[in-house]
Amino acid sequence: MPVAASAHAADIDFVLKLVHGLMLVLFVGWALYFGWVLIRFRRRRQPVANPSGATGRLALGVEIGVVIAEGVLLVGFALPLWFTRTAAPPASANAVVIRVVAEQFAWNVHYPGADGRFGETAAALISGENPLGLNRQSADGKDDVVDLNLIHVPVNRQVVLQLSSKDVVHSFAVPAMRVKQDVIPGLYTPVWFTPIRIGRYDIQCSQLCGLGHYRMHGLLIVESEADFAQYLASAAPH
Ligand SMILES: [Cu+2]
Repeated sequence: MPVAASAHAADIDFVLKLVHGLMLVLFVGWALYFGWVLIRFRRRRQPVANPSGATGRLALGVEIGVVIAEGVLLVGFALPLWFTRTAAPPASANAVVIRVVAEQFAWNVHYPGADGRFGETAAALISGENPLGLNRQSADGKDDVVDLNLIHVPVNRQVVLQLSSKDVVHSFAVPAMRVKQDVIPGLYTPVWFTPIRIGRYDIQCSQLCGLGHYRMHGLLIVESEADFAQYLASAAPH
């Protein structure tokens, strides 16, 4: 497993371990049964097939046990976690909101700047120097911070990323944060997590999005609140 660097990572890992534990039990059980069947029903001992199959209580009991275990995993663990993770993003006033706009083959990062509001963007303004089409003349756009393939976030604060794409469907994945979310042109899709460990973590595109997909790579930089503020100040337009 990659390092567990977000607040909800332990919950995801716990369910993954339960699922893999059950799969291990099933794998070993089926392998032992398969070996036993090969010997018990060898041609010398049983030349004619028995079409009625297993009728014993043990076979039925094991089948029911597996169904119950899978039901408990699904209803007791997997679904609650799924609903928690896919509910509306918690509207914390303290959350850091950043837009991430994917393109073939890079991640454009857009911070709202000191005023906390994103400047307007327009497709007509998109150019080599302005990949987001940000309107620097607009009232909210003057102080916005734009970066490429590097996302700075403060540790121990909720991060809400609004994901969008300029061209095709990409997928924003940070294994250390246990987040993965498809990125759709024309939509802002939120993904959220609370980083709990300072460090640099891989951002991957996990949808095959074109010839350069393999190099669509970025870094999530989790740093102290002071370092984050310093980054925003140094990257702000002067
Ligand atoms: Cu991509």
